[in-house]
Amino acid sequence: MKTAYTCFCTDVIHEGHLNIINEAKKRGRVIIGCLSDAASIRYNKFPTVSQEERLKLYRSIEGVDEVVIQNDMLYDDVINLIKPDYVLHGDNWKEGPEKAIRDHVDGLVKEYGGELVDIPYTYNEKVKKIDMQLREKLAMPEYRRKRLRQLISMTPIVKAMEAHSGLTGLIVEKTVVEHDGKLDQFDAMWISSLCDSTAKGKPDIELVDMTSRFRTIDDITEVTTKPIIFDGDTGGLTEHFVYTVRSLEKMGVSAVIIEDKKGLKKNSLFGTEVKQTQATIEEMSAKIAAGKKAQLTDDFMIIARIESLILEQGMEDALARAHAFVAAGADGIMIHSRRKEPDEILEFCDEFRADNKETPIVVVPSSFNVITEEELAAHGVNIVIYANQLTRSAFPAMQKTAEDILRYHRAKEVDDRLMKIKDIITLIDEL
Ligand code: SPV
Ligand code: MG
Repeated sequence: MKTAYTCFCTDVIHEGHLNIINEAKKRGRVIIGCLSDAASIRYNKFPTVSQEERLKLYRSIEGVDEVVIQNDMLYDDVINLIKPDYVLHGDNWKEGPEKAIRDHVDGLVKEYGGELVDIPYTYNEKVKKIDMQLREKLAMPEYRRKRLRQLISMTPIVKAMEAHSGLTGLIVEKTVVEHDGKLDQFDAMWISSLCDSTAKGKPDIELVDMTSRFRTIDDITEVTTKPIIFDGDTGGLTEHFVYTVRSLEKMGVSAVIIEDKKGLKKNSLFGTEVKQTQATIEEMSAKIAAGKKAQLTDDFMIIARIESLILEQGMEDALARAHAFVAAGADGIMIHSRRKEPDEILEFCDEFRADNKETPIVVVPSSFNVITEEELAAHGVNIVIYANQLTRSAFPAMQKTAEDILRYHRAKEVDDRLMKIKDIITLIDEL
């Protein structure tokens, strides 16, 4: 008997999936692939139910003969194992970033005389609504909040990109790139104090108050589903920080990072060029402990950011702080550096990992940007934050456009480098 294979990465079965199963049944024994968690998060959506539950769901569908795990987004593992006579998929993958996967699968099946079958995608109101419901579920605080911890356990390194508005949030949410035949996207968003302040035309000195920072989070959560890491600066007074923790939890934020500074905070990338004071280990530990005590969910993370390398206090001080802050309850450590070379960051990671295998490490490679995610992960880093690159790319582009319109007294000369209005509209979902 011939075999017909299709891969699912859905948490809900709708008529579109049943249609594919029906088409598969006409061709032979029906084998469903359940795309693994690790592959799903790189592909198109974050699972709202566990891999085990998805396997159970697919097995319960009438007409399904076998369910296997598909680990490889590109299908190599299952196709080499099963060599199905037919591979079926909705024809929506003939366009966009998924086309690369379709072309790869087409090549694989042709090698042994198999056939790829594109099934017309089921577009109707009911299917659209189910897709929307799944998306909305991911946007709910209880799902969004726990997603960062889930990602840390699912992927070698969590990639967070800065967002400071609904629009930049949408860019982080929706940008998917096909490279070397694989799809990739960001996992999380970083609400940078620098970029949030800059967008408001203010300096990064804790001048933009928490209410305003929360407004930015609201704008972003309205239109996205990905988890949020909030730059909490120094956390402010401990008596205030405990309220901030509660508010962030309620909004569905996954983590706050607070830095061990006190008094007037300036941006770390100024280093010792400006006056900045580091909090003592005791002061910072007390703030962390108070935050952990105030926290009500198990999901939320308080991550301690160590400024010893920024303020040239040495590696030993940085490591002593890291261990003390973990003992005080920190759920993660962010280590920062403004050196061009990543050596001191890597030294810290290696030394810290020698004594602590578990606590997540976060880095922000704005200065030491030569290092790749893979290299960071090899040194035990769990989260990489691209903290300001969206703002830094938009700012000069906007400034140049403003200058050129003034120069030419019309907008024709700048038009070629502008995004088409209709492309902006495609980024924004319409109900
Ligand atoms: C931010 O993005 O606001 C940060 C990271 O705190 S850095 O600017 O590198 O200090
Ligand atoms: Mg900051």
